[in-house]
Amino acid sequence: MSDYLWFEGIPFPIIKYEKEIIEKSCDKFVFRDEDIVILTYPKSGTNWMKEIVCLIQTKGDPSWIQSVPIWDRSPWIESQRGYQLLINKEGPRLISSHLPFHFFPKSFFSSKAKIIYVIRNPRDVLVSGYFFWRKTKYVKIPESLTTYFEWFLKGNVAYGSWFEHTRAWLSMRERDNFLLLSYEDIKKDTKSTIKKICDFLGKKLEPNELDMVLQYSSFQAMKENKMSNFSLITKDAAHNGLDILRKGMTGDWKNHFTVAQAEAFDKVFQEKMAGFPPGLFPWE
Ligand code: PPS
Repeated sequence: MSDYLWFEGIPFPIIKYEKEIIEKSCDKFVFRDEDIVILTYPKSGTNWMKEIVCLIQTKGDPSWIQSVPIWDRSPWIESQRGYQLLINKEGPRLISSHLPFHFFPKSFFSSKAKIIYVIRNPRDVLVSGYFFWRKTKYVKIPESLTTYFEWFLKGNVAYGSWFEHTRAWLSMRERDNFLLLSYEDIKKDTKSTIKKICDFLGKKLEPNELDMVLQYSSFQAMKENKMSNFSLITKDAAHNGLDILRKGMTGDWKNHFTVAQAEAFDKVFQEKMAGFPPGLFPWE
């Protein structure tokens, strides 16, 4: 059974990650003012946001998203491949990261680079993660949802505790170069969210261009796009049937949690997220 790559108390996926690169990304990676970062806790809608931002950059033209794998369009700063691609790329970069706040490259904090931070109901994050990770060879595989539920509440899952990740990153939410979005709001009104992202990035799209962004970033379009649906993931990293675009809905946790689990989750959520205005978390 695969375990994790432990780095300073945080479990990282075992494939495609190295302690040295995580360390380097934290201490040595130099941000440029024009860089854009998509920052999330895993399973919060990272790939959806990548597709939207790529399409905004091409004004709705799908040729880029249909010809380059999603992980090369917006490489992971903390992975071996992503780090190399990013340091060798000239000009403005589109960067992805799941890094906890305290590991994030220090140079960001003295740059004008922008972060789009997407949060999602952690109950749905848990369910999405459970079904995704068990088809990969990156992490320790739980024998049941009950086991994974326990690990998740303790933070013994890839990238550590959702609660700590989210608490720390939300401390940035008043900054001008930080855009906070939720999976739930994007689902509810994707078009308005795309406009919000355009404003944040200083981009102007014509109505027909906006429609193309909407069309090509839809769940169905992404599921059919082999550059985005993870069908290109190699056999050393995943078992058959790895599906990044599983259901794409809000509230799926209600189909999986027992009443006791739902209550236990609420209790931990209230304890760990105390102090934040409830309106910040737009989910039931
Ligand atoms: S990862 O592995 O952490 O990068 O995964 P991430 O991309 O953050 O999250 C995967 C979930 O996002 C859903 N998704 C979408 N939902 C709606 N519309 C679109 N276009 C879309 N693209 C990805 C995906 O289905 C995963 O959620 P679940 O609940 O598992 O379906």
